[in-house]
Amino acid sequence: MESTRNKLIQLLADSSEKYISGQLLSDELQISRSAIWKHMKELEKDGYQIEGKSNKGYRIISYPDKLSENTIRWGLETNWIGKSIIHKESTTSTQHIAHDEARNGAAHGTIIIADEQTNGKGRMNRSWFSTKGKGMWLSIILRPKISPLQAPQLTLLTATVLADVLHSYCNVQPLIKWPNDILLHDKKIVGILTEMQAEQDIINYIVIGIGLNVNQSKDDLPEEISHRATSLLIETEKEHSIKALIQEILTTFEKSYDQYIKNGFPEIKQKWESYGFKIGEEITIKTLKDHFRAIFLGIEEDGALRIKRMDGSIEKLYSAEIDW
Ligand code: BT5
Repeated sequence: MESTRNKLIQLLADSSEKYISGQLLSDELQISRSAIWKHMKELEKDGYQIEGKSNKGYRIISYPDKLSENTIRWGLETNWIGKSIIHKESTTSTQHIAHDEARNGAAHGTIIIADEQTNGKGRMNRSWFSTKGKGMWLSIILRPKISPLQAPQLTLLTATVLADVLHSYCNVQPLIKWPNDILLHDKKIVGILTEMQAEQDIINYIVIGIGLNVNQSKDDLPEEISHRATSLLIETEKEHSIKALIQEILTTFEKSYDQYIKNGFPEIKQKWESYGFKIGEEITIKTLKDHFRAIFLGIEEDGALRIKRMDGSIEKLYSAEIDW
């Protein structure tokens, strides 16, 4: 039943604005025309708006806003990203699914999206709170032909994509906090987690996980993060369509990634610095073995953090956290 329903939605989605005849649907799905009609009524109950004309057939006029493989695919105009979509209502972490799928050969550009994560992951075993239906919990599988040493550049690229979408689509002023947080009014709204499976000089695959807080109210944010986390609802005082945001993010990601593969990192570096948080200011740097104040100068040509120590010496750091 469910798979007939999915095939039906796919056929309707493929014919886009055009009508598709009841006869054609019944031939393709090998069910009677009255069974097709019953399916249409069920789809309407799910929030699909369907037009049926006796001499023309059926077409979908609008999709429900809830997430599914079909609703994300509908209207997504990309060349390679999101051609394969896995949607889960609930999962431990979209990163877990992404690793399993990638190990089993999932294509470059496959995305995994969940309404809820029960064990969302941050970096270094930290957790990521993923309230059901209130945010975008997304993983993207990539198979880039770049050196594993360049992989951190993809985290920086992803941050610029999110900053661009938040800025142009949601009309807010994001800043990127090195290396992977996006802040609005000094509070975190996006976290990015890049994980890689590589051998010597070759990347097998990369999974980029993106958590974006969308429709959480202040009460939805757990107490331990409520003073330093925010959402689009809190910042803009209105709800946003998670589906539309996913589509916007995937489209922008694809463009930016293709340009990066063609032109290298300089354009990303420039954009990253235009959103960079505390560039030119004194910050606290925390590395595994050290903790000191320094001036944040920007990022290097390869994406590393460029800082000036208080004694005037300039340093390049590949892994550090910053604070203010
Ligand atoms: C990150 O780690 O910021 C990476 C988060 C990546 C989440 C995505 S969601 C889709 C995919 N599937 C996953 O399981 N993960 C990825 P990090 O820089 O280590 O920051 C983690 C810290 O952010 C936590 O220790 C909290 O302090 C804070 N935090 C947790 N949940 C948050 C939220 N929803 N909003 C803002 N801050 C949060």
